[in-house]
Amino acid sequence: MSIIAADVIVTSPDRNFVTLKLTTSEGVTGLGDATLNGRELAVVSYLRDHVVQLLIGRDEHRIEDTWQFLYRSAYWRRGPVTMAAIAAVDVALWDIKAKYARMPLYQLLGGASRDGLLAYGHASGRDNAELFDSIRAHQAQGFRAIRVQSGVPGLHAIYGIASNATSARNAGVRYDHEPAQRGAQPALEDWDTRRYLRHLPGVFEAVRHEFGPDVPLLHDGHHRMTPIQAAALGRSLEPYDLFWLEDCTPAENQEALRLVRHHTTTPLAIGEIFNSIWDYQVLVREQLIDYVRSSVTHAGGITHLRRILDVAAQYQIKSGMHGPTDVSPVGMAAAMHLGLAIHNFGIQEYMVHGARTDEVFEQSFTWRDGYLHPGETPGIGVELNVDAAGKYPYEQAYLPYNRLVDGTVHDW
Ligand code: CS2
Ligand code: MG
Repeated sequence: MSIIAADVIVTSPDRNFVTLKLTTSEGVTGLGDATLNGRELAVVSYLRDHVVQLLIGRDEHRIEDTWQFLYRSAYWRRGPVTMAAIAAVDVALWDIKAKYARMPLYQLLGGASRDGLLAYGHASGRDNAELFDSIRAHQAQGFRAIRVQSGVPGLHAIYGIASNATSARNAGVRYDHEPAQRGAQPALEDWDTRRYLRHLPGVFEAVRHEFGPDVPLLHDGHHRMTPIQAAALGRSLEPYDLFWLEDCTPAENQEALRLVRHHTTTPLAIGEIFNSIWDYQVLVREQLIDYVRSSVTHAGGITHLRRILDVAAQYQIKSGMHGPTDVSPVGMAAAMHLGLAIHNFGIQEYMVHGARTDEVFEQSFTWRDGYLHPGETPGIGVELNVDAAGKYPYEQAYLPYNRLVDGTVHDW
């Protein structure tokens, strides 16, 4: 029993995706998501040029040993490219092992700890009228929890406001906000934190007035505040009882969250751009956050993210796995299996993929009454249609970036 083939498949139905497909001597295949939004080809090369040849001939059952081999033999440790590549190998091997066991992956992770995974969707609007329509549309789709992002008067293009226009490539296909724009240069967006801090509390006051006190509301600060600004925002949002305030300040300096935590009881979620347990050490040990945001795809796979979440569980911190459209259906499926099995599940982000993505990735998960479930198909429950994938070649795309009104580059 061994791995006999490792293929890296790049496709771009509604957006760019990188998928690793492993094939064993028994003819069993496994998939892993290796998509790193805006830097996809770096992971393609890491896999194709450095990892694939190391996998051929390896025992597909030795998941932990393969993880440790890829992590330690690289010498250069951690980082988004390395950990996305390792994640893809890890998930593909878990997919294979579960297929051999003729079980859905969650059964190998301890079985179900809940009936389904509460999910949240992305509502947004340039103003409250558009925002309210978007919230209603997401509630009509079944979402019980809603992320709220609003335009800011005086700012023209900011993170998180869905571009509902169809794109030329997908004429007629309306798909949710996809921040990475196709092109040879990143789009420039504008930003002014003071305007944002003055505007946002009024938005949540209006949302609570319109939709009531019960619906779980989330907001993504997207790394754009200083710690004291984040503390001020968290405190100003306390009357509106958020489920979480996400990425309120850049957290490479984990100790920065001590200041935020000191000033506000608004729950905090951090980590979608983190890729290893070391990025969380202070945040978790000092209980500076309430939710771990990493996705399986970006944090070393099932094997590593499970370790992060097990440590977090000792500090009453829950999962809030990243699930935008740039986590592929393979990555989403892996997240659902892990989320169903762990005890400290919190919530799952769920941005609905486009129709062309669903054509390429044949999926078994269900979305019912606001809850996701990975399904009962052996493995992770996703198969890649290689012919369909071939119809959508890679197109360079960049995430936007920010400049302040004085032209200074800022966090996006
Ligand atoms: C966002 C993402 O989903 C989120 O919470 O932060 O949309 C993020 O901007 C993209 O995943 C970046 O690729
Ligand atoms: Mg985010």
